[in-house]
Amino acid sequence: MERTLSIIKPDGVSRGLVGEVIKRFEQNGIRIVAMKMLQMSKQQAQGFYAVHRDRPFFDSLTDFMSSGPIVAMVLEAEGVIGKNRTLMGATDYKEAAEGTIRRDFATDIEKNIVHGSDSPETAEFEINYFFNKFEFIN
Ligand code: IDP
Ligand code: MG
Repeated sequence: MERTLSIIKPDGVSRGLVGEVIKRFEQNGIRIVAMKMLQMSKQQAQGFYAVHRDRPFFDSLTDFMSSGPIVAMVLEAEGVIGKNRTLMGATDYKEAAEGTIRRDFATDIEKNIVHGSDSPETAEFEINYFFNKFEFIN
């Protein structure tokens, strides 16, 4: 069984899309094994997105990600890293496939509702960034 980190970003929470996103996971055979709501500091957002520190959008992205509450979840299913990326759609909502979360709800390449780990290595780093071993449902 594979695990991945999902985040409902500040735009998703403030626009009332938490239930909508979770419904899509539940309807696609994905189990939530840990979940919390929190607001990241700027520094926590910089640490989370450290791989992007040299990108031109890094400062704006970390401002946005620390601007309000997020919902962080650990998802579990077979092949869930890829499955979640498929449900999310492409980074740029204009290029995202029909019926994906980003195509249906995103308004901006940055404010694109959800985050999802993109590989087993990043999933491990990102899950451990938010959750400790006592916070999982068996
Ligand atoms: P991903 O979220 O689809 O994995 P990444 O390339 O890892 O996309 O970028 C991380 C986040 O940075 C994106 O979800 C988006 O919020 C933001 N982002 C990516 N590319 C751009 C850009 O060209 N301009 C502004 N923000 C961007
Ligand atoms: Mg990414």
